[in-house]
Amino acid sequence: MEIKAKANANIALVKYWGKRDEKLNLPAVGSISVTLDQLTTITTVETDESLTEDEIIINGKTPTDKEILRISSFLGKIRSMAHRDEKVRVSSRNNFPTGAGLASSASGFAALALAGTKAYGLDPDPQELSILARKGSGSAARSFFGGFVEMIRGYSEDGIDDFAMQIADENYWDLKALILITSEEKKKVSSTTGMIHTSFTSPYFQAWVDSSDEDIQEAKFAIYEKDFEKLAEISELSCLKMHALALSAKPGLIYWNGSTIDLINEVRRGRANGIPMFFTVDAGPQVKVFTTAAYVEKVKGLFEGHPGITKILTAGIGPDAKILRDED
Ligand code: 2P0
Repeated sequence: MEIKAKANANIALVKYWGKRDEKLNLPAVGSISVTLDQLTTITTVETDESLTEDEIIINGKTPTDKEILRISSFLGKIRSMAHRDEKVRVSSRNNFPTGAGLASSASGFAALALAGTKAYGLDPDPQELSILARKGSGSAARSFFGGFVEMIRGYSEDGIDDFAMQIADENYWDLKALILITSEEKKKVSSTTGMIHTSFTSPYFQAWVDSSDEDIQEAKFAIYEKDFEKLAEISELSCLKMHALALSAKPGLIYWNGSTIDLINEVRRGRANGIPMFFTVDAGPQVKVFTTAAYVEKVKGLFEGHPGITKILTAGIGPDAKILRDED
């Protein structure tokens, strides 16, 4: 049976960085994200008894051996849940450019978990799907849900309490994200490698873990109150703290370039001048700017033509991941 699923990318406002268990991929800290519309992965999964290996195509190409291994091992988890052993044909396509600083692993593993479980005849609930996707990629656990999402840092040994849940849906607060692309070069240190390296070598890692619950609570409160200024403060704090942590690893990890810093300064200048806007930066040099729907054109105007920006993507808040039927 062929099943098609669609999941959206997400951006964390309170960041995930570090694992409490590498093998089970359990995050060391909780996180809060917003799901983005416009930026999607569509994945088709078809079981086929005649296949001896999984056939995987991403964006029209065969991925690297390392990627195939990661995806096949994830499919193996679905097979063992379903007590089935036939292999699958997987075809996945992102509608956003790689190098956009948007982890395609988030929407990718969320779409694969949804289509894959259905293709093997399973019907897991959203919490089970989130736990499954987390095993593929931590941020993927968040991409099942639309709107504002919390990833919970669990305490159990097996990760049964490490899953994401929705705080508010996509219609709750009309925020917009501008993704300012400063470089399309592939990053030298992946998030997975970078966060493991940081947790082993930064003297500040425990302080990061210890202070994360407070950041989560503040961000949730800001979302409940629709307090933009508060959300701006806590999001910038979490972002800068994550990068300070990465910088304090041995050797330090620098994900930014000169334009990243220029743009961060511009965002702070704009906010000081009364424009509702704040920045966040992930494990790369792109700057993501959040603003309200009323200000999105004005904010875009501030950055259009900026010499440090090669491209600007705009997104609103996106919906839950879903199975696509013929009529979609
Ligand atoms: C986040 N990032 O919260 C943080 C901020 C990047 C910087 O989640 O190892 O690709 O697959 O669980 O999900 C990217 O990390 O890492 C990420 P794995 P993932 O969005």
